[in-house]
Amino acid sequence: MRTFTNVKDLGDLKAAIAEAMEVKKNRFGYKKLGENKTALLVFFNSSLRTRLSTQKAAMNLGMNTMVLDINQGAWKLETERGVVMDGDKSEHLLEAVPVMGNFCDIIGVRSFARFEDKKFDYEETILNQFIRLSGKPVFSMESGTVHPLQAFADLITIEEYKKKDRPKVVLTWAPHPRALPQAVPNSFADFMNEADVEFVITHPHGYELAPQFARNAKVEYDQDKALAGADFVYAKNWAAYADPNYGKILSKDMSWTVTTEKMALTNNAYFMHCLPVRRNMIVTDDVIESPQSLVIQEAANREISAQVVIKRILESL
Ligand code: AN0
Ligand code: CP
Repeated sequence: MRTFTNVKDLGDLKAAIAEAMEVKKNRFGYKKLGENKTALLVFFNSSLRTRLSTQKAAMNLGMNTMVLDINQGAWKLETERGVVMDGDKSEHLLEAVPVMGNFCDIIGVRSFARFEDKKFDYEETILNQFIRLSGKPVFSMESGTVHPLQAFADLITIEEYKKKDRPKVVLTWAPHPRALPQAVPNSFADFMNEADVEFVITHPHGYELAPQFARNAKVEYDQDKALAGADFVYAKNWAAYADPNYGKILSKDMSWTVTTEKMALTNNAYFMHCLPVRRNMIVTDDVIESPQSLVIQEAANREISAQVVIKRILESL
């Protein structure tokens, strides 16, 4: 594996899930693979889980890890070619990335959608510069349009907790005070569309995801109808994708918050969220604290998804 950005990079999904279960039972069984190898994790944005779980996964594999926070200690980077760099950016990505590539064997990149230019975000401009210029395998740790390590961890969690062969999984939009990227719902849809689940997406009108991620998933605009019979409820906020509202907040309708009453419509569903979550906006205290909430187990599986991905990259070096 040279890059990891979407479900297709994993190949046979059942085999990837089986590998995840094996890695989870035997985390330290592959320590030789990463000996004298270095993982560089580059963050343009904040992170708690990705930062810790990806480092932990690399360490489980015997690797050394280096974490670079752009904007905090490193020079601020220009990303557009042709700009007269007379502002606050001291260095260009075009030099910085090959330099970074010299000091490591694999690179993880976190760089959120900026919502300034849809084309810039959806062409994965920053991630692709790393792929093109670093000379090293690159994986997304949430980039412009995708968060595949999260979606893979989500799928592993669903596999662990499902009580039937083909559970109903509902991705529901929920309100949030700030405009958030589509990366998490995009990748969740990317994975669920390939998984053995009945997948339904529910959101207010105007929040349709990009067709390359939503694909043939059922979209139900009535949240109550979507939740009926659900085995897993996956909540997330995202800003609008469709033009002319790209990156905008169209609704803060609190009737979309996942409450005990909403969960009562389901088949005693498990509640999932990638975290960080704003309580009593996305989900109430009662639901996230209930025995049906899997948010902590889901976050723990980030170590496993990262370990499978890094292991496969190391095996291909
Ligand atoms: C980010 C997002 O929604 O993409 C990261 C989630 C993993 N969330 C926030 O910025 C709050
Ligand atoms: N879920 C997730 O990626 O969390 P962080 O933003 O804290 O890494």
